Amino acid sequence: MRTTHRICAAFTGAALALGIAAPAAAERWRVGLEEIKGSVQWQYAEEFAKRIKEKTDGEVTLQLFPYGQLGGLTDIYDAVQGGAIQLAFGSGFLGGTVPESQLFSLNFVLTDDQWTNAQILNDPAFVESEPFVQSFRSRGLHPISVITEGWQVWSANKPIRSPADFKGVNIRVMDNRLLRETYQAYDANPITIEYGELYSALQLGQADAAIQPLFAHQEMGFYEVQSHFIFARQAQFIATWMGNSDWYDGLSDEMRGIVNETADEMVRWAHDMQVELNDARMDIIMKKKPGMKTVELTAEERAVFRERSIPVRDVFGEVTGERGKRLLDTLLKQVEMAR
Ligand code: 6CS
Repeated sequence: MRTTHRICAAFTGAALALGIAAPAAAERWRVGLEEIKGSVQWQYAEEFAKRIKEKTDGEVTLQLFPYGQLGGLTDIYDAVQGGAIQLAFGSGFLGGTVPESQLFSLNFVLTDDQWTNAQILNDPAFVESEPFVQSFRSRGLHPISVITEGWQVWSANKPIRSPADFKGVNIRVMDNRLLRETYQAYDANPITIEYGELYSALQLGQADAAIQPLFAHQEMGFYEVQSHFIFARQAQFIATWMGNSDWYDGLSDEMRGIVNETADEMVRWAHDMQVELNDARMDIIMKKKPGMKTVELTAEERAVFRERSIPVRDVFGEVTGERGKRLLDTLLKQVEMAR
């Protein structure tokens, strides 16, 4: 028994004798964010923290570590895997830790409706499916919910409407094989750069283009060094809200129930929050830089990229094996049912 437990036990005995309620055992869960203060991940974690605090009468509080405070992106995943932090978000760079999470990097897999997609990804048939849960658990992680953060919008210094326009364009992608394969299939030159280094890479011309939701284009300033936004609606930015699996398993049944119930309650809240935030950030961008050009791909233009993206699904199968294939099938079945 650890010292604190012995002290608590002694206090409980004395308190009971005196008729005083024992103080609740306060807990603090540390949370690693891939994004800075004000972002979608930050707002989600803040709201999650608020709800957990309320439901536990202040017994459990969350401490948020925005992007940069724990090091780079992979440092966040190492910290949650190792148990130094209890909760974190994992998205595009997580492919090195959980290869199956690259599923969310595939283009043109989900529907064209953001709310439908949030529901599909958080339906127990997907989020609690064996291939999804085991992909994380076999790496010391437990997936709690899946957050959509808005459409992935291309930014560049020229309009891009076809693979021919992508020729010779160094587009920055998050570090995963599926994204590299996808953008190669689009005839671009994908290059990997850490999130925090992207602004200077665009400024210095090491990268010509980027892929981000609008809120991130605004808060990281990428739009300042790009002239065009291109809306292809090829994919949404998707992150998994996950815990260290030993920590998750060690929670009482009641506490685990509170965590899961809170995540379920927040699916609609998270969707509405990201839509609002992305719209508001686009307004800020257009006010600050009225000359920013926008390009909306037509159905025909999108169809060309969609066709090129399909063979990348086979690469996902090669990279992730049998479990990955079952995971993709599970998702495609859910999408089919939602259409
Ligand atoms: O592009 C990236 O690396 C980062 N972008 C966002 C919007 N969130 C986290 C991710 O690592």
